[in-house]
Amino acid sequence: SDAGAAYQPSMTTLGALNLEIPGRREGDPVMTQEEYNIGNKIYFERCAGCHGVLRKGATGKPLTTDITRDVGYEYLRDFITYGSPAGMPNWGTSGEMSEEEIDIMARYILLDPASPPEFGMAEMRETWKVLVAPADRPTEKMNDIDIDNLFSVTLRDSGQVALIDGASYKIHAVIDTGYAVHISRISASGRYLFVIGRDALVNMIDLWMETPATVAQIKVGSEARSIETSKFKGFEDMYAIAGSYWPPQYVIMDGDTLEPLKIKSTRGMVYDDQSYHPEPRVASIVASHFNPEFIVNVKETGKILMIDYSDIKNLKVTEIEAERFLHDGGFDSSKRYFLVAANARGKVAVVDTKDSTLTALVETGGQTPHPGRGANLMHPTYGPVWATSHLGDETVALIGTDPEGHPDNAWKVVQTLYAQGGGSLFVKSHPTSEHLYVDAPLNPDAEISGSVAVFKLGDLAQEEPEYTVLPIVEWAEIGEGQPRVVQGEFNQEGNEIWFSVWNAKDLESAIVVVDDKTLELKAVIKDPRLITPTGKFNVYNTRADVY
Ligand code: DHE
Repeated sequence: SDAGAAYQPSMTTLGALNLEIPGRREGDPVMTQEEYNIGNKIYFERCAGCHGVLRKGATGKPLTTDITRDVGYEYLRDFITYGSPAGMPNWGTSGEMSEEEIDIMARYILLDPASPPEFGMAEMRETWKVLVAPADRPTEKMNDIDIDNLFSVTLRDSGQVALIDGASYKIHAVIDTGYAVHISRISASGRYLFVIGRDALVNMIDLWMETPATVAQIKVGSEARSIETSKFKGFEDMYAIAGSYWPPQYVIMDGDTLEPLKIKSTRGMVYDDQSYHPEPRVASIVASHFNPEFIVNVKETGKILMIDYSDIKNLKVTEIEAERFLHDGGFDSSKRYFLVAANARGKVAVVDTKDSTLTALVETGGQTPHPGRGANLMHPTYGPVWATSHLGDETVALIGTDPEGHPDNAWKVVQTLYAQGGGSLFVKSHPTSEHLYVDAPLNPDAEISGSVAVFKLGDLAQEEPEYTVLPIVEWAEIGEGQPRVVQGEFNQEGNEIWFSVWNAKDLESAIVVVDDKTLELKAVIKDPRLITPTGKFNVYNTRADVY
């Protein structure tokens, strides 16, 4: 689908590195260093997300020189210009690349790929800063913020997070973070907030300070998406872990200071055909509630790694064969099972975090499942289920998650709902809510991307339940642009759900608060500092995995 193609990972910072042209072989096209720099920048911004930094292929075909030299310059030039129905965008005819740029790209991929630098312990330590040492931090909470009902809101294009009060909607602080900042996670105690940017910069923010601020910082690579902290009893707040896209690795850090302790590469064999993959990116990471383990999802090799952090000197990793390409996921309502999308295969992999084994691979029936953390519902017919929407179509799959109480339904799609359309990224509910909310920010139709579909749980007993549409963008009363509605997040109590109205960087955006009981507009949060709000992370719901 178009929405799917637009949502491929884009490399954002590698293009800024001036890499040298690898050795030129006979017959290679001639490129100046300047042209090569342009090629690098375009490649890492537009192409690497699908074809890989090393061009070994992932969602896109491999572009190693044995292949590109075989098909030759003209074929490559035309392919880049016109695209293909299989998903390659038409960079030329869409006007996104000039003829000159396409000429450079066709020559660029005839040369061997440049390998961006590795990022090991020495590089990490060089970027590591403790701004306020643990001994100099407050010994008790110094503010009157209701931390458990605080929202950390991603301000994507300003590279910041806004900390917004869940009751008064007041912005307590706006804090500088990494480039194109991506997600926030909370330490088990609720004191520390961890934020990661796409440039792999991690900020650790102390919510006990009078005005919450960054107390430690580190860069863990050149490209990253995920961060998590240890949650198992006895290990609360002890460790943090960050996963990166480049280099393909994860690092375990000290939970008080972000001191890097252990780096592990994820390079290795693909789970099924056992061919070597040089660039298996780290996607979602969650912390087990049943064992001292991090659950690390490796995209290209299709492996789920259970990292035992009880002894990181003698690190034990259980490697679970799952499916590719692992992306995002969340726990079921018992928090024992973790469900993660294998988006290239239309499946959801289920891991039992108690036994560290694969429980099931569930075909969702839709195109490209994208759950976010998913949504847990009490279904009137099937008992506890977990929901995911899809990027490629309007379906929402409900998967049974109760092997003891409802064994016949466990790990099966028990019902398919039809929401507004494709381009959905996130579904949301809450244990106290009677509703399931489905966004569709990447739908090409502005009315659909500007609103949210809501299903009533009571209606799910019907075969094809209807939904209500909430016109979130209309409610936000924004004059200019075509904002999209993205990612619902509940407050701690579970009686309000917040949606981001995500507009262009130079236009007004907003957060719309909806009353979960009445489905009526409760508040619109607007502030000149709310630039491109996207993800929202309620402290309590995030640290306790309530969704
Ligand atoms: Fe995300 C979660 C990767 C684009 C908003 N995103 C995730 C996770 C991964 C990921 C691996 C799971 C993290 C975890 O749980 O540990 N995201 C990627 C990409 O590779 C991709 C497709 C493209 C890119 O170039 O980065 C991408 N993501 C986006 C966006 O464009 C979104 C919509 C807006 C934004 O802020 O950038 C976006 N991603 C989010 C959000 C979550 C997320 C809000 C967390 C959802 C949650 O409820 O936990």
